[in-house]
Amino acid sequence: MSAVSHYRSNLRDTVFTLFEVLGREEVLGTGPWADLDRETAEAILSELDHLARTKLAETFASTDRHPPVLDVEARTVSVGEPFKKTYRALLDSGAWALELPEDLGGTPSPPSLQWAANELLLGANPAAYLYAAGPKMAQVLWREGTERDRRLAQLMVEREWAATMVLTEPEAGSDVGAGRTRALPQPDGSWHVEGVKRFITSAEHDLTENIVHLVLARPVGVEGQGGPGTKGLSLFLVPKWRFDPETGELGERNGVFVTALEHKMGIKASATGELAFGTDGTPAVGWLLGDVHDGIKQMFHIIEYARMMVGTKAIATLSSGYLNALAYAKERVQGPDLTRASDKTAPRVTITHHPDVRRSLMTQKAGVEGMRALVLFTASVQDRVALARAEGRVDEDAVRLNDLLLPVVKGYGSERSWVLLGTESLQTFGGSGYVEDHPLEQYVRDAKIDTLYEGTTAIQGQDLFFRKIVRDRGRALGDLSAQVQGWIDSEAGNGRLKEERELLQTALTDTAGIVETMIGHAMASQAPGQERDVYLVGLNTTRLLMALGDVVCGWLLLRGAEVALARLGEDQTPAEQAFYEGKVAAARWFARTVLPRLTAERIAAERTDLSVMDLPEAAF
Ligand code: ST9
Ligand code: FAD
Repeated sequence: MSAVSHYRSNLRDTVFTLFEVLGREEVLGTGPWADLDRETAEAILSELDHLARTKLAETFASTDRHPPVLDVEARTVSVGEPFKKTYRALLDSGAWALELPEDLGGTPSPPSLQWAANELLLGANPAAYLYAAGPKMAQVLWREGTERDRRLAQLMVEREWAATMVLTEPEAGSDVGAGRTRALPQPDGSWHVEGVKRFITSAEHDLTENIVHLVLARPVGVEGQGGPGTKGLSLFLVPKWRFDPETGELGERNGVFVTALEHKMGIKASATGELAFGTDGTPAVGWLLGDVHDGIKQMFHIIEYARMMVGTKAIATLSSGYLNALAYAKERVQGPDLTRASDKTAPRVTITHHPDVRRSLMTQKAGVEGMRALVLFTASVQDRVALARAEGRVDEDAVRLNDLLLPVVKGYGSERSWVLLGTESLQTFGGSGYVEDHPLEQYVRDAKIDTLYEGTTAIQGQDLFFRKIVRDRGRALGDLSAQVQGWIDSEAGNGRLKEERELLQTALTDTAGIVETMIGHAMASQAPGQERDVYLVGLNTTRLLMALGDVVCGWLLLRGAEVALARLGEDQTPAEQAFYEGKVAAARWFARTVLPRLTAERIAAERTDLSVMDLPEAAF
């Protein structure tokens, strides 16, 4: 890698989406964000953008080449001095405080601003972001905990302790409820946790003086608790070091140790470890969060945040991948213009002149800008949730809509980003994309994890259909569809987006058709003897996830185009003129090249039968 920052951000598009499309000024200066205006919000983003492109980006490649090292004897992990500086810079930026309530040392801000900021941090150095989860996770203790847990939350913030989320075991990945790690009650009210967890992010490192593990385990010997499945799991707080609850001063080493580090395809700077609890004679002492057995529900507060984070991470990486590809394409000279292909003396042109490269660049641009809008739109729904909470209300509609959108951000965001990074962004570099001189090969390796952890794409698709559509009785989906339909029916674009509105209408109708087909199979499967019809649903959940993502991105891109067209009618600087032209072009491109594919998806959904389920395994 050259000395130039690997990370290329697109703050202009973020500001456009936040303020010109999603009107986030509306929430600034109100309720819990009374002290925050647009100017301050933009200044925060600008400062974090600078940090991201400089200090955070600095160790992105070097730590990939020199990842954290496990000392097997000492059972410690060292991340290396350069990475420690990156981590320090991230914590010192105070970005984490944007997400915390004031009484826990935060400077509250709307989720839309938080996720705009998070895109920058996650794009520049995702591993650093993951290590810095401690203060954020402290929030769950603050919200759900007893006085004891709340004191721990304060210590986690004051002393900058790290934290982990500990669910996965060798036999319990997607199926968290298969976990066998146990927790035994102790006379003093504490618990001893026993078992082995694997694939734990930030399991062990030397960045902080302590690590608080948030562990799902099954209580034993307590009447009515610890049954099978996820509902029998409770959430325990297990610190690496015991501590004085008043001062936070460290005491004895607790019985939780790293026993292995994974050798991974990507995101190597992030230590992923196996954790053994209470297996070497030292008990792993923990406390039950909130002194209630409600583990999976409590853990889902973290999972929901982390799913949003993983989708944003993938999209952030694609954004930088695209901008790197664009810069390369503007410089790389290769071949003649296609109109002079047979003239061997024709001048050679930069590859941006080739139609196929333009196709690729516009596919990347439209994809990433659509998905940035998806993240920020979802975050704007979270603004509503947070505002209501601050007023002591629950905005049910916003909660449902956010729930519906989360698997789309995570599942669709990570799948589309990874595919575009590999097939388009890296491809733009030719062979140079495959070597370490450019960040693309690392981006492709690093972003693959996003389709896997925090629930694979299959899990996101099932969550979307069974929980967020069927169990919700289609309310949130109805609300979202009505918003899209409302835009289609409006005069948006003043006649200049007529064809695109029609394309969006067809895509919306096709996606509704997929849902209808799936609901039909789900209902049929309730009849005795027809249980296997549910397979017809399972064969289409990923298809629906991707289709809904396309519709939402298409709609949001077109809303952006509507705004851009209005701006183009006013006096603009050449740079702004080009920016707005690019917004209109990307939306049109997406509507014309991506949305029509949903008709084929609908046909495929309608033609699904049980043949693939009937096929003997030997025939695969
Ligand atoms: C991982 C980490 O992969 C990777 C990255 C590291 C990140 C590090 C830190 C990041 C920063 C974190 C900062 C935190 C900040 C937090 C701030 C917030 C204040 N929505 O359908 P059922 C619940 S970690 C909500 O019967 P099964 C619900 O309580 C490993 N809740 O499921 C429900 O009860 P009910 C990640 C949901 O068949 C109960 O679960 N691993 C949702 O028993 C049971 O539901 C995975 O993600 C939801 N969408 O179990 C596992 N869904 O129905 C993936 C369920 O009564 N597997 N609940 O409401 C799954 O998700 C499975 O579908 C399953 C199935 C485990 C849920
Ligand atoms: P499996 O569940 O075995 O899945 C294998 C395949 O089968 C997948 O394609 C999956 O989609 C599919 N599949 C499984 N079940 C179903 C089903 N019911 N329907 C349809 N398809 C299905 N976990 C933590 O607890 N904490 C962490 O910090 C953490 N960090 C991680 C970091 C890394 C780098 C990695 C690789 C993993 C991490 N994980 C962590 C674990 C991660 O969440 C799991 O790997 C993930 O949930 C998938 O579980 P699995 O690997 O066991 O795959």
